[in-house]
Amino acid sequence: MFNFLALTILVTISFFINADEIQLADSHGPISIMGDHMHKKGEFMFSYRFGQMKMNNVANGTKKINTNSVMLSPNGASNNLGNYMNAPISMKMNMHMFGGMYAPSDDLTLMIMTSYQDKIMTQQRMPMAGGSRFNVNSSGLGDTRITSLINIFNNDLTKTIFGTGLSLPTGSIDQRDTTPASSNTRLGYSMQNGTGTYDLLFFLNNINKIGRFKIGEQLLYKKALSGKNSKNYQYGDVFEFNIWSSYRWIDNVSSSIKINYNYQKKMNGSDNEMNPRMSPAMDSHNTRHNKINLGFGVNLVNTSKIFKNHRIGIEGTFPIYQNLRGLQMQETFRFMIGWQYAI
Ligand SMILES: [Cu+2]
Repeated sequence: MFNFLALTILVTISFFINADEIQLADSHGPISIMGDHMHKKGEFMFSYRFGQMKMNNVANGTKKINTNSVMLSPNGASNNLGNYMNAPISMKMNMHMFGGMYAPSDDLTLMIMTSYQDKIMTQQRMPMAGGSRFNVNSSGLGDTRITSLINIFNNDLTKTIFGTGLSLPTGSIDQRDTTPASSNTRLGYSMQNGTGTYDLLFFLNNINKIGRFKIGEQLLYKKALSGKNSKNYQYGDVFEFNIWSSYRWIDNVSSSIKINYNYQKKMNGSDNEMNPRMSPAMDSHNTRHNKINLGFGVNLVNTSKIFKNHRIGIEGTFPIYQNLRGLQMQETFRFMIGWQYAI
């Protein structure tokens, strides 16, 4: 009798372990969400994501501002008297993100992530200077994040993770290019590759399973830890909230919808080499935003023998609300495609 009971328990346990090890498309959240899952003891995961972001139009608050009005707007350096010399027209960023995960135990997963980015910004000169357009480019390594994920609660229906991380300032804050003003100008804040500060990250991730549906929430807070960077400024705190839901159509295909809220406080200090009269992009007054985005994604996992358990995630994100302090460019579209593989 006792043996039978022990055997039943053993079979039940191994059934659940095996059930958990089956890779399903929705075992991971939307591709843009980091730290949504943990790994089993001894497991490694490698990932590569390609992301693109496009920005167009300058806005003040929620209102679009045309290019001439941008150049007639008072800049942050002039007590409402001077204007901007240039107006941003558009910006595009490509980002290659490389990630690694390793689980020393079932309750702890370590994560490292870095990126390589390239950016282009088009600006228009003021009418007095001819009104022509010019481009500036920057590229290089971004900041590097080291994160630990701790298992708070984990059963078949609910998984809760607490994450703490440190962002290392591996991204340059001295990206330069040729502008009409100088052959070697330090570019605006958004053209730089990193924050220049050690930043602390906290997040809480929760996922509930309801049949073929999953509902996930992630709360994230990021704060510059090391005071102002070497160029005398510090990015404002970031507060982000994601809520998403996915539906698994078949074992290897799921789709998701995500609402993302992103708030960033205004910048503290300013880069003393950036002349705020040149462009809204160089004016530290033009920082702080409230954004709500809507994302649609698809997750695929390969269950056949060749390339088994390789995953692909794709997500497109569209802004539905943007409230910007001062004059900032509006986001128009974000796209991300990623590959993940665990061994
Ligand atoms: Cu992973």
